[in-house]
Amino acid sequence: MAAPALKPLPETSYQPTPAQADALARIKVVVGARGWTTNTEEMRPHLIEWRGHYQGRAQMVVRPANTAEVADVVRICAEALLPIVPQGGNTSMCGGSVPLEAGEEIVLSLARMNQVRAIDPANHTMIVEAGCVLQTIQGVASEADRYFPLSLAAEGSCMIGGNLSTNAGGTNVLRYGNARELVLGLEVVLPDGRVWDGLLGLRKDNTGYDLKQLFLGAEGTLGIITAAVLKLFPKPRAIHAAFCAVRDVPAAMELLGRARGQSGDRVETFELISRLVIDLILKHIPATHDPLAARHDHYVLLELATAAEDDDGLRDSFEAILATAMEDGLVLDAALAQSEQQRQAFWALRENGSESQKLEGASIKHDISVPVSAIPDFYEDAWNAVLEIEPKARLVAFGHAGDGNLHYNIAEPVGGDRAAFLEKWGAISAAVHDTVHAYHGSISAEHGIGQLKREEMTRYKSEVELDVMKTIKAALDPMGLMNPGKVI
Ligand code: FAD
Ligand code: 2HG
Ligand code: ZN
Repeated sequence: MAAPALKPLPETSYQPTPAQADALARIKVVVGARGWTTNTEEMRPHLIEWRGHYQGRAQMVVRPANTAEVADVVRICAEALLPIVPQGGNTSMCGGSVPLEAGEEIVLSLARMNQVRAIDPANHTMIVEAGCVLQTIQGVASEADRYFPLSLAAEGSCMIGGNLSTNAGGTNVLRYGNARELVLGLEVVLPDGRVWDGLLGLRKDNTGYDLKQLFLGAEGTLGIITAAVLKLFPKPRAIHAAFCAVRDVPAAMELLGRARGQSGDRVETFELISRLVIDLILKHIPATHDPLAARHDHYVLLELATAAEDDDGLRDSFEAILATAMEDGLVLDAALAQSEQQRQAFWALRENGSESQKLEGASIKHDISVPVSAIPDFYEDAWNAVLEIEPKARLVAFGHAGDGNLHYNIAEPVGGDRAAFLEKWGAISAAVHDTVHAYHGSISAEHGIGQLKREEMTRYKSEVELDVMKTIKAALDPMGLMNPGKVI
């Protein structure tokens, strides 16, 4: 994922303290010549996020090669009160992975820590370093005839340390859970530089608090994940995919319930896609095609999978599910993939949602979840609330409806005034988020809080929740040096 060009930032008066200047010199010695840079061009991809919304400055980008180096760097930073932004693939959707504008922090990139330390097929586990790219991990698991199910459109760039630190979701959560549920153990460098080695491959361990849960989803605010024990699964032998036009959103959700029940709960993926998403992808992404003859308002990309060698009747079951759903008017048309190539063509109409939206212009993103049963009502209510604020807004809704998560994004009106649209950001987001809250949902289902939703979160979390979060932060990172300005 190419980093956008840097924009000019307001002047900063930040000067390193003498202790920080000394720390920077010591860090250079610890990590060696390959492990640091202050070169503007080399630092650029680390300072700006992929949409260009958040950009900061840093005193240095540090790239340690192993856990001992990370620990030394963090210890030096703790002594000199030098704040740290941990960074993986820098694909964050909420400004969590880039430094602030002031320029006081160092960026600590895990990219050089990219070794698969071990794989244990019999235990269905592998031990990976934080800088392993997600797609590489999937590939290594597959070579060992195992399956690592975490999957998302950024998988060619995002790194497992970032995935675990954001508790990433993606397209297989319905069946396998979030990133959090795919971890058995962690190795973490704490804010004072101590190393917690919790790399256990156990499915049962009730010896006190489950410490790994603190760091999963903490967005780098409590420590630096350097390695993890991941859970593996039997490899699916057959994956059947259908691209279905559905009557409406309630019909889509009715299809989900039926597909789960009638397939023996073998739904691997259930992604809802609104027509505007397809239009934007066909417009902006080369070599994409609409698999269905007519236009429809909503689609579902549905996949059923089995690890059984003989398909176990799954294809027949899938055809029967679709036939009944068509008879009952839930599904208006459907294409069942006849080859892996066709399946990938369906996925191109889903995974390019973010990219095509970026190319189309401004959009106000809402990564929300509600109970699966509330999706149809939420979908309609939130849209009515948005239209009251911007009658010409365009709804670019897509996402992992099977687990209750939608990317309920609002694109700028065609030919409208972009600045005027963006001025309504706060009002539009409040309208969507208030509707989410009314349905007992979450304003960040999978992307995290970062900088984007730090203030917004305080509107919806209770005082008790915020207080407990602050207490944990203060206990582990009393000087506030880990990813300051993010989350809390
Ligand atoms: P970064 O962006 O580098 O960092 C993310 C956060 O984790 C930051 O707060 C950072 O400080 C912290 N961090 C990174 N590494 C460490 C570490 N080793 N220790 C401690 N803290 C660390 N997300 C989903 O959940 N589901 C999706 O379907 C999805 N699709 C996406 C599609 C596209 C096209 C893009 C661009 C992004 C998508 N995302 C999605 C968001 C993003 O890919 C995920 O949040 C991903 O998990 C981030 O990984 P990363 O390595 O890029 O982390
Ligand atoms: C996805 O599911 C990502 O493709 C990105 O989470 C969502 O761009 C978005 O809003
Ligand atoms: Zn998503």
